Amino acid sequence: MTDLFAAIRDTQPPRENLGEGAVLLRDCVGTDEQALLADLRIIVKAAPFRHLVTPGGHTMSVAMTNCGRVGWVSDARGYRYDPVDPDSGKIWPSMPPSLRNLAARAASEGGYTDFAPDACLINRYKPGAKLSLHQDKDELDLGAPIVSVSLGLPATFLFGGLTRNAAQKRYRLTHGDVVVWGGPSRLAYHGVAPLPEGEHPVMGAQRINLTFRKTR
Ligand code: MD3
Ligand code: FE
Repeated sequence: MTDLFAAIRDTQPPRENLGEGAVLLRDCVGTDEQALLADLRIIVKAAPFRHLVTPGGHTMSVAMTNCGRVGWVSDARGYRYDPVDPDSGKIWPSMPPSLRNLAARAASEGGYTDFAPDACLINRYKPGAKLSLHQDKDELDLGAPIVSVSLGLPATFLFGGLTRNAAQKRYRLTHGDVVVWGGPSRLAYHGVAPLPEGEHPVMGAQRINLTFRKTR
């Protein structure tokens, strides 16, 4: 069978500006992929995916876990970065070099040298899961970019403006895509449309997104 995923990937430009300060690097994971996936499995064993509840009482359709010094959590008390995984009572798994180095290399290609994230939020989308429009502003250092890595099934990413009702652009993010979100784009509203059904040759029926953050 023709590798449709590879055929589509080969027609994409390697680098695309999505907005001021936001650059999409296609197929940026490269040869790190095996190590990255092996390390992800170890993290998920120690800190399994869970569906967080928003302060408003809604259970998120995206399942989440974290690695790094702190992890992003949501509950009835609000959103925060916490060194302790509330499900286990233990600290989050550390951020392995395979993840840290990929984030640093991507940030540097995006124009940010010495990116030192202390948190990596790991999102898992099964078909139907979505992420409503939001801003990421729980980080104290808004001068640092966020680096996102997409794995598995393609998703439609919604990229808005600095107000909730600004017009949105849509981008298809596929396996191996990395986006560096800095500058004015850092506080842009964004979200993910419901994930379509599908089967990815490496990741199966899911999409996993890593976001690397410098929280302090
Ligand atoms: C633009 N994740 O975890 S990644 C999130 O695909 C999040 O799971 C989405 O939004 C996902 O907060 C989108 C792309 C992304 C991440 C952070 C951003 C885009 C961003 C922060 C500011 C602007
Ligand atoms: Fe976000």
